[in-house]
Amino acid sequence: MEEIRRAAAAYYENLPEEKKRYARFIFSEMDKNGDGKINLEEFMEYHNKDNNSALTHPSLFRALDKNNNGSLDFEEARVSYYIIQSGRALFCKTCNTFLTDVYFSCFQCFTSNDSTVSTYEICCDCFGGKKFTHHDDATFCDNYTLLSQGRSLALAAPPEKRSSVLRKIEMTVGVASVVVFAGTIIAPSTLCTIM
Ligand SMILES: [Ca+2]
Ligand SMILES: [Ca+2]
Ligand SMILES: [Zn+2]
Ligand SMILES: [Zn+2]
Repeated sequence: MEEIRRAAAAYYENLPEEKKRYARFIFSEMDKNGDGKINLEEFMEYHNKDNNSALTHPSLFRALDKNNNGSLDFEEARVSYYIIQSGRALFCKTCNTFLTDVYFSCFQCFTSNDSTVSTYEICCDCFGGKKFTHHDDATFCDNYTLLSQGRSLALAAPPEKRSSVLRKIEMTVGVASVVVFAGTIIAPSTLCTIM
C-alpha cells in the first residue's frame, strides 16, 4: 500500500490546479458533517450513491486509513481518487481483500482475446496457500512480471489486437507505469502507444 500512497501523492502533485480543486471539492462533498475527515459511513454513502461498488469495499477503506484512526483525512482520501483513475480497484478473487503492491494474475485470462473473460487476480497469501479454484492449466504471474511481459505481448500482437492488449495491461498493472512526461500525466495506454 505504501507504494500506491507514494504514487498517489506524486500523481496529485502533478495535477493541474483545477483538478486539485476538484479533488478538494469531492472531499468536502463526502464530508457530510463537515468535521474535515471522512468516516466509513460518509465514505460508503458517497460511493453507494455514485454506484461505484468497487469503492464500497470495507477492505479498501481500511487500506486507505493509514494511521488506523477510523477516518480519512484529505491526504488519505485522495489515494482513492488515484486508485480509480489508474484502474487499481482490484480485489482478491478468493478472500476479497483490496490488492495492494504485489499480487498474482492468471496469465491465460489476462491475455485472453475474449473481452468477456475477466482477469483473475489473487493476493499473495491466497496464492501461496493455494487457496483458490481456477482452471487447471492456469499459469500465475505477479503484476510486475505481467507489466514487463505486457510490453512484448503488445508489440507482438497484430495491430488490430494491440489496443485490447494494452487496455488489459492498463487495467491490471496501471499503477506501476504512470509517469510524468513534460509535466503531464501520461496514462499507461498513451505511454505504450508512443513507445
Ligand atoms: Ca466527516
Ligand atoms: Ca486516518
Ligand atoms: Zn486473497
Ligand atoms: Zn485464468
